Amino acid sequence: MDTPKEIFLKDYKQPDYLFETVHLKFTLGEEKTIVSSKIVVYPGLEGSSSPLVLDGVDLKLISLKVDGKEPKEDDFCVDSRHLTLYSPPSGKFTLDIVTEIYPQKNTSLEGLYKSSGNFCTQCEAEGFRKITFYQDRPDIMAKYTCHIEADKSLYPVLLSNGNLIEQGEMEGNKHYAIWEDPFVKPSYLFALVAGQLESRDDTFITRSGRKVSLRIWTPAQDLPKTVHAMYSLKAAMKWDEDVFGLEYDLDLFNIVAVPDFNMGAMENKSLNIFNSKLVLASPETATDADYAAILGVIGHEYFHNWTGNRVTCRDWFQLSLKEGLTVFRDQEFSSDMGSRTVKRIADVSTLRTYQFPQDAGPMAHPVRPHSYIKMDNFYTVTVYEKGAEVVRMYKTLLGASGFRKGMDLYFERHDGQAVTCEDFFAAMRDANGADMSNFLLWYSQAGTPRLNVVSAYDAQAKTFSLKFSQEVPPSPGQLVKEPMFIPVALGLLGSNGKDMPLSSVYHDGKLESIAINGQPVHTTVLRVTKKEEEFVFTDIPERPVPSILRGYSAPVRMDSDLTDADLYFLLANDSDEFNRWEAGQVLARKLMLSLVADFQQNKPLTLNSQFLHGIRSILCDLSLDKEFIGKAITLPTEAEIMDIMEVADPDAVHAVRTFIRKELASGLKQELLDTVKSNRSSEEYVFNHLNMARRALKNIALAYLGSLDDPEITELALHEYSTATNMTDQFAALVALDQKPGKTRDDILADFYNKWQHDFLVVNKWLALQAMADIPGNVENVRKLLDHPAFDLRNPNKVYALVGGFCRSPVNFHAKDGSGYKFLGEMVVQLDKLNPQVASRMVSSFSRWKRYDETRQNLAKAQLEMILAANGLSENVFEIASKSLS
Ligand code: 0A1
Ligand code: ZN
Repeated sequence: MDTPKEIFLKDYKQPDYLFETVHLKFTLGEEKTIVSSKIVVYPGLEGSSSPLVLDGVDLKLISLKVDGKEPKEDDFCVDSRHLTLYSPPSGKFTLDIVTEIYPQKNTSLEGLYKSSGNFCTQCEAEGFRKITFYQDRPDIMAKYTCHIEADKSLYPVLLSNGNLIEQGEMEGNKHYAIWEDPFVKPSYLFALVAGQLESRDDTFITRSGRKVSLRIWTPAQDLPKTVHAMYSLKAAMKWDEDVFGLEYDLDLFNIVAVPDFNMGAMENKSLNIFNSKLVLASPETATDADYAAILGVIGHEYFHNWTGNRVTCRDWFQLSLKEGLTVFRDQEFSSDMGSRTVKRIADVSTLRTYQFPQDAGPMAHPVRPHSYIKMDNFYTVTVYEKGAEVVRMYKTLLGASGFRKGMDLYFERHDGQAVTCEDFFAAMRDANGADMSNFLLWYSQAGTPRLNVVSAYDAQAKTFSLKFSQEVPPSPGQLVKEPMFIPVALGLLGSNGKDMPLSSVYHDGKLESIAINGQPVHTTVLRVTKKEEEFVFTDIPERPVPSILRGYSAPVRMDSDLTDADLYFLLANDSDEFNRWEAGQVLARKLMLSLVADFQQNKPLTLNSQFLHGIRSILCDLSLDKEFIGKAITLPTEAEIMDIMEVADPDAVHAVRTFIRKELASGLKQELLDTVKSNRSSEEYVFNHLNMARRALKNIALAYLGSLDDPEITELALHEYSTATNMTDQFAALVALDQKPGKTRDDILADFYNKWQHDFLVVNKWLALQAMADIPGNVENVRKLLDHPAFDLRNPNKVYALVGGFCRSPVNFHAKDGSGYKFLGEMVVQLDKLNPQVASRMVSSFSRWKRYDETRQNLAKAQLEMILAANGLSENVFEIASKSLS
């Protein structure tokens, strides 16, 4: 490997040359594909006499012409990454480039490749350079046409971006299609699909009355499973019009589902390409979680049409400009389609389980990274999920209508441009005349801020004070940090459990009004911007219980002086449902940490009865939303607890979580059984909030019961399994039975495979379930599954299910004998040869190795060193492995 080059945001330069139009022609063949491109080039703003450098990887140059003439040999050069024209003509000129590529051999699934016999592309972030020589960077925006020629029987369907302007027959059983995209776009949004596909067709009438044809393409046998995807697409189109006033801008919108795809999906202009698992669903084969994910991701990709495509990123450091914003939009969409509180809870759990650990480890980076070696490594939970939190904070600070004004101004200013996070900030600020002083630090400082809150009530003065102090922990390359702008949504509960009316607060030596239109409020948003800051509420008749950070108004770790009694009070009374859940989680985290300490000191574990009563009262509260109950009785994840420990102890955390689950299950057995029985349903599967919530609660209750060694429960779970009429219920029963090793488990797993072996998406669930099992020594079973006919190292979904699933089992991945680490080390080296992006995602499981005890540290470190020493290592894996070790 050449020494990998680190690329820095501070080195960004505007391009010297711009592209006006690009005409591409693909001759798709069985051995090779010929790509001809004609590009109209013109000088950039500055004008230039510098060389024109085009990116190109794994390409064979067949011919090159500049303004129709072949350049002399010493006028250009080609190396393994670039084609350089030393002195291009001044003014406008054309380039004609012909290259040869080999999609059949492309296992990286980047550029043009084959999936199940069909051609498809993936160009984000830098895959277009594997198709032809180009300035492969998002600030090069051009108009494209795409001419495709291929065998008619093998590839009856030929698709690209924009409108189909011509198609016809050719000699030798071939045919062609010409597509034209009327919008300028960066190369990463280019797409081509050719193959044997059929479509589900529908139409959407936009609010201005235009008719848009919608087509979802899959192999014929999968078409019946696209009903939900089509429903989701139409719902997303309507939602974007209603909430943001954004209409679709072409007459055709295509979605193609492919089984081999590195990520979830891709927002190519008018030709979204999806991992099949995020398109295909039927009640029999997909769970409620799958249905919800499809809704969210179809929405996400569709929303990119405005946030990403019409307005794109100037450079890849700005990725969160489109991703943070589009995740925020898909979160809001899913909230509006289901339960807002439950969606918020799920998103915050994801943030805590995956993003907080990243932000505290060697791969910590700001929402807008300062540097990268391989951009593919920065499609992270920080850029996506923390980025979405940053967008949410604008809305919290500016209100829904202020946020909408900011969005309108953003599109008014930047439609058709490639812009930066500052441009988004400026639109929000200017549309609202807002003072948002140090808000931009959210883009540049990594690390999760710690916010500490101390409260005091003065009965005489009738004032209630909250003192905030904040600290942002150091992260790689950033040792000293400045205080952040933290919006803290807050309410104060009186002893009657109701929100107190709030009208004014002392802050910075002034009495500030917080009333709105002269009316007191029940929730106010405090703007915490300094290292230490006090807010004093006046006219507070009794000591309140503060409900702080309502709706999780900022992505921080909060510590407060709330007592357990305060937390139980909030759990029972808070008008902010998110904070009701949060109070329960804080109690559970405290409990788990104290039991972990007991476990480590070999003390017997006991569960305090107040916690059990708290859970019982939530479980039996008929007034609550069932999906909310499910969330509220679910303990924090093991990853979340390990993340808040000094030294992460996977065995102790697993033992404690298992212990509490079992205690709750035996203490609440009757209530849980009643919950299962009263929430069964015989009606047909419908994906709506009420039905989903009922299934969720029933299945969480069943999972609790499954932790008991109790033949009655085994009978119950077997009954649920055999009578289930949909995958949600069937799989939940399988999960309940999966907890206890033995013949019943083996039989039921075999039965499930026999039933579903023809359906690769269901088989992946079966692989993942076994991979994640906490049965001691499970690594051997996982190794065996590598040879199972259902497994294939070339298919990312299967790797994520089996290898990724295994890394999520704390006890087996972190096994003290190092067997889990050794397995992952071997897999990474093998995978890297086929698909560096997938290998790099897998190697990330090692990155927090310093959080564990010394024995584990040494074992994990040895694997990282072994990986780094491997021959021909990709830049992707190199970046993660080397940063993890540093
Ligand atoms: N932009 C897509 C996801 C995506 C990102 C990177 C990829 O390759 C490195 C592929 C797809 C989205 O946000 O949906
Ligand atoms: Zn996206």
